[in-house]
Amino acid sequence: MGTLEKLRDALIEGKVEEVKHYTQQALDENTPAKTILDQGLIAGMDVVGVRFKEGEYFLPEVLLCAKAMHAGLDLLKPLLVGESGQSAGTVVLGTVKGDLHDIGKRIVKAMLEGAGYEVIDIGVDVDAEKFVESVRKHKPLVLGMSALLTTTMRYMKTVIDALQNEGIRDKVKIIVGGAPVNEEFAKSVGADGYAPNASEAVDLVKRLTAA
Ligand code: B12
Repeated sequence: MGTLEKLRDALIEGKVEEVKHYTQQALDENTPAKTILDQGLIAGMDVVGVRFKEGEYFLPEVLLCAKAMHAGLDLLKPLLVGESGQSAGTVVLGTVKGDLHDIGKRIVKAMLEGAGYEVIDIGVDVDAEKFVESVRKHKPLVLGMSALLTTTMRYMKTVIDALQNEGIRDKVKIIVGGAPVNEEFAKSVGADGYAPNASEAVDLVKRLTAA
């Protein structure tokens, strides 16, 4: 079994130390960080998602896997983050109110930083007021919202309406993402764009911020 498969399996088992070990081993074998992320960590999390859905895993197992995922991601982050000098601009990212999922958002953050953007992560369970406040404060080129629950994704519309009411909707490009979100939904809430994964999120931000 190759290192990436061992990494994936360790993640599925929620073995934090093993995930760190195999992530480092893959790096030592000169595997690109992006490949380790996609074929090791995310591949493992996909299986965790299926097991959770099918009732084979419960919250404690998923939390442990999430912890292992973060441990691996921490080792990869410095490599995903490039050494670009000047900032390409500011992006604010947050997970909407009622939603605590942040693994995907952290990956989007790491990849955007890798592309030279300054990313301000305003956390999880973020209400409309806080989104409005951070747009005022940081004046980002792009605001990204993440949601992993069908019950919380609607809140993206609440945030966009709040920005509209405050008269600052047009000051920022808004992008949305997370497993239940799609292009059609993004349009329906009045967002400027949607991306299904972190690499495409980078392309999307580049496209939206191109002068
Ligand atoms: C890990 C996990 C958890 C962890 C979260 C830990 C953490 N720190 O994030 C914990 C255990 C806390 C958790 C809790 C719950 N969860 Co949960 N969870 C998951 C799981 C297994 C994986 C999510 C994940 O991290 N995926 C890996 C990342 C890399 O993928 P991603 O998040 O989709 O992100 C990528 C893209 O979507 C995109 N992206 C993400 N954000 C953004 C933002 C922008 C702007 C852009 C452009 C792109 C983008 O780029 C990312 C990278 O490529 C999913 C299953 C699944 N298949 O998604 C369930 C899942 C999301 N959870 C679910 C549920 C039901 C819950 C709970 C309600 C369970 C409960 N009974 O309490 C709670 C809710 C807690 C809350 N209030 O939020 C359901 C949701 C069902 C639904 N239709 O709404 C899912 C789908 C599982 C299932 N099939 O039943 N969960």
